[in-house]
Amino acid sequence: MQTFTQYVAGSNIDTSLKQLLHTLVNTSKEISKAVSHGALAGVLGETEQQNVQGETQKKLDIITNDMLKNALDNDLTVKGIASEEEDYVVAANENGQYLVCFDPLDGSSNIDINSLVGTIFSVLPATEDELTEASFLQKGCNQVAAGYVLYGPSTMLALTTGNGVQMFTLHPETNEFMLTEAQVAIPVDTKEFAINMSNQRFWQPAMQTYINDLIKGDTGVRQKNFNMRWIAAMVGDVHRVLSRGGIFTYPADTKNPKKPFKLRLMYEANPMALLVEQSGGLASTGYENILDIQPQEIHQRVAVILGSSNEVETCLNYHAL
Ligand code: AFP
Repeated sequence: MQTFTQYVAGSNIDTSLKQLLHTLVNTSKEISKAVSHGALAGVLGETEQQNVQGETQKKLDIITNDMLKNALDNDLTVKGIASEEEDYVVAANENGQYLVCFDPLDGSSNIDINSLVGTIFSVLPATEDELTEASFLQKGCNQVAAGYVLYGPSTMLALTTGNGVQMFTLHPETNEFMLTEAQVAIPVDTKEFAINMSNQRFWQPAMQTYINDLIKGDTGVRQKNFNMRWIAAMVGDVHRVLSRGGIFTYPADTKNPKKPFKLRLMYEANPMALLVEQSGGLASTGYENILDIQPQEIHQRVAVILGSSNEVETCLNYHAL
């Protein structure tokens, strides 16, 4: 079985990107430790601070954000970072070649119930001399690497550098990520969907009709029964989709007219869309490929529909009506 170090050494990417991937992955090992200590380390619970999006930050949101921020700041390949937990983009090293967007601990509402959480990251080229928010506003198709680390029963890394998706499992004794699945392939068909059903009455008609048809199962037009799963951490739901197929969606809703979408483009939707597409799946807003969206701001939110290609296409057909 190949270690992550051996895999990266043998891959056809720039030395600077190799270095950056090691920084991200080594920090995720530290995060994995911090998360697993939980109540023993007094790291559970909320702080009194809110992030720029008005969400109350958990202690671990801040701890993991600081861990990644410090590690990336010390990596000379990194020019700047953007994080869910930072109001503005943060400058790192003037001559860095990369910009890193990340959600240090996705699914943080799961922390206190000891359920799945993860780190999501997206790496973009730094193309401008001066670092501004505009430097980051690149389409998802520009990403040179994307991945997540899932802190679950085992800690797993899913990574793409544009040549398929590889999955690694952290060996608890050696503390090495081991390649446990090469060239992940999402099944094209599925009988499993993931959506927060409590928002049903706030969705647009296309999504209401699509989900209603899934629920009708073999008594409706789909003529097969579907099952539903919802982990409330995108990283967990996308991991299931990469592992055994499925469709995951957080669609537009009218629950809060000021916030029609929930998931963040730059550090949730884009990296997950690249992983899904690199595994043979599709990722769309319902009307546009996620990776083709021209971002307008760093904390922008989007509707997300991703997963098994035939099922996503079926869902998109409802949006085309
Ligand atoms: P938190 O990190 O604030 O818990 O949000 C997680 C998330 O952005 C995404 O990972 C989930 O898919 C989604 O929110 C869950 O949202 P609901 O709580 O509305 O189900």
